[in-house]
Amino acid sequence: KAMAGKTPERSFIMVKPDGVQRGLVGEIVKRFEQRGYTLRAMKMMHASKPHLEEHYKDLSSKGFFKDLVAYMNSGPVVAMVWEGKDAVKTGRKMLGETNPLASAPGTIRGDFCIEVGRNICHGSDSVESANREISLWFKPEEIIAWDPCIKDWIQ
Ligand code: RTP
Repeated sequence: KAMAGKTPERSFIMVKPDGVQRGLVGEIVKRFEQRGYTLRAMKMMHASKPHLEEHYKDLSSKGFFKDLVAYMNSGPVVAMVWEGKDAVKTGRKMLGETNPLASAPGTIRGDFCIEVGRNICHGSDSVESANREISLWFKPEEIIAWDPCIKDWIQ
């Protein structure tokens, strides 16, 4: 087994309100599924400002913090947990650079956006952030331990 003896890595990936508004939820989910990651949790949520301030607390001193929280609170988001080998680093690669103009074509941002303040998706930047973000957005029972190798239950 490819993952034998290892705890698979998890990342917190989120479609931001502009991604939801533009109908890119399926596109973003599709890319993670196709790459081979396993979906462990997903929910749509109109996050409150305090919740978003907690999520982005490391950026609270930045000049764009207020605008960032307002943007993230402007509509619903789709929060997800994706699991698999190197999910955090590879997930960030799949998203592209923070500034979409620096994102290579083929990445989500490089294919779908041009504004840093409207960059359609979020991905955890380290395993520690992923763990913090997953526990901020999901209750333990919302994370589903299904095994994609077991096919019996589909029949
Ligand atoms: P994210 O957390 O959303 O995945 O983004 P990131 O790690 O790539 O970038 P980070 O530096 O953590 O910034 C978080 C989000 O804030 C917005 N931003 N605006 N106006 C600006 O200069 C500016 N810089 C960052 C972006 O939406 C960025 O994703």
